Amino acid sequence: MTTKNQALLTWIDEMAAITKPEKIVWIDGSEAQLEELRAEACATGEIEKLDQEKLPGCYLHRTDPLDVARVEDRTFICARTEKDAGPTNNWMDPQEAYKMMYELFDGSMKGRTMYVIPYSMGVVGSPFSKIGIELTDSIYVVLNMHIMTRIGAKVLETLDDGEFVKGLHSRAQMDASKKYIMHFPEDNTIMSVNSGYGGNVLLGKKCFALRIASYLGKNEGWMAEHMLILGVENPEGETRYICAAFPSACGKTNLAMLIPPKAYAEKGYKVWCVGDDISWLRIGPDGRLYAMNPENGFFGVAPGTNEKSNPNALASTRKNTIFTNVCHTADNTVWWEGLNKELPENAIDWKGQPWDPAKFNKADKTTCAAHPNSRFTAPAENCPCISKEFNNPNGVPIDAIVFGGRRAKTAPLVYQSFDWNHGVFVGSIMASETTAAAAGAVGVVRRDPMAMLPFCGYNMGDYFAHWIEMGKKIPHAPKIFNVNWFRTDDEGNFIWPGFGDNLRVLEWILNRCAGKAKAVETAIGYLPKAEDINVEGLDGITTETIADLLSVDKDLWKEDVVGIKEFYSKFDKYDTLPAELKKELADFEARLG
Ligand code: OXD
Ligand code: MN
Repeated sequence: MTTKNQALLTWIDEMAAITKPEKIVWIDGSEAQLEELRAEACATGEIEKLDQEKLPGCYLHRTDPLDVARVEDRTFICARTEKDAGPTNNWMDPQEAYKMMYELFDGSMKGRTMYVIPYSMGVVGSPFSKIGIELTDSIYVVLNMHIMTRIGAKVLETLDDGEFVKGLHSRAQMDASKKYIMHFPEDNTIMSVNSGYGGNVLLGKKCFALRIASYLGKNEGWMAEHMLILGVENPEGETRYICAAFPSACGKTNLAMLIPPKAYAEKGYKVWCVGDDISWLRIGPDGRLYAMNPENGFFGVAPGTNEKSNPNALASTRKNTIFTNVCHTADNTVWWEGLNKELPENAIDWKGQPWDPAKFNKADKTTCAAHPNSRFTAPAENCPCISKEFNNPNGVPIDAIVFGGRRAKTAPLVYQSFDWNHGVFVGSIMASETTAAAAGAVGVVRRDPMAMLPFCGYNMGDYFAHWIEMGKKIPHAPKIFNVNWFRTDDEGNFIWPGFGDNLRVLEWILNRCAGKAKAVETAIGYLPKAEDINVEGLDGITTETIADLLSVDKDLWKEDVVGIKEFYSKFDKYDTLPAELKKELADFEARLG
């Protein structure tokens, strides 16, 4: 493999001079090369081959037990000024950061191979795709990047002498105290050291497709968002697309792969998945907003995934999948909490230790066989409901943008914003309450605007301003909604069944977009009439239940305003909160009375 891209060759030489690998291998994306790497990783124990009859092409990997999740406190936006990184990001001066990182990378690949991975975020050659090069000393990274992105010689051909995002990763000594995930948005550069965990090292995903891309989008007039993309096909065969943003652990992958409830399936409704995590949005020639999924696979959370909760995700993991930190069963397959009720005997837990099912206690995460954040890396093409537009280089036209979070009482099942700017306000006040599943206090409200808090590559106040600006530029903008699947009764039980039945709410949303459904105007936005949410075939849920799920308690919202103001005050430091959002907040308070 060769390239005439001099900038690329020079950069690789420079990085090799610092990291000092024993050799450099270019990843061409061929099955023969990948197979060789799998064999090498099996020989060193980096991955284990699973039962090839039950799980063809599947492998298991265990990370270091202290390296199991993204590390937000070690993730930095090294913009030139602290203001450009903004109050919600960690910031380090870029000169200081480069110096520190080059010291940490000094000789970090000694005795190892440096793999050069050319990858495309989006269909190779599409004008909307962007190219990255990741240099890494981990075969696990190569194999995951192969699933999550489009890699190899074909990418290099389209790169020609064009621009690319530089990504340097080394496991180095896997020293947790020296773990850093650094972004240099003005230099199109990412550096990650001393980690081997997915979100920190698969640099195409959160680092590039969200943090760097959000910055590129602001400058180039498009948007990179933490959103799933799905299509709802009605019985007439017409498909309408929705993008939705939820904080981590609110069921994005489940919604993206929703199975219509019986009453809908019988009528001919179908749901198609275009993406489960990231969406790049651009204005199309017809003035509508188009979304494309820059990824090529799913990096999903395994625990809780089962035949009922998400059969499409489970089916996606039955071949050519890499499992990370799940439980290894005696029959050389995998298991995780929530896969089924049969606790495996003689299994090995995610730390590589024998697992005793007798000691398993649901309430105590330390007794789990699979790590709560254990993952599957599965090719999108495996998904039974993958959209036929998945590889459309232009993406799909979006009718609705949906925000959501986990709120026990405050937010109703669904509401629509009055207009684009109000929709940006609704996204900016997005919040989720902590559950008993996570450590720390229960019911604490965490603000996570547009689900982008950990992923916005620049000042979040400027990011809000970019949203407002985009609204002015999109002639036929999507309508913006908010949903909450997580309202609870007085005993703390969820009222709404969720999962497939969420289609009932999406139906109202799409009917609103088509001008076919009525709404009631309230202080927070437009709400459905209870009878406009279809409850046909729903057990124990009546129109009265829906009315309850749609109730708006002004006192709770007034309390929420206190939290919103506290969050907004973070932006006082550099005065970047757009005037439009200050006005939305003032109008909202006035409506609450
Ligand atoms: C993810 C996340 O892994 O949002 O997708 O944390
Ligand atoms: Mn995500």
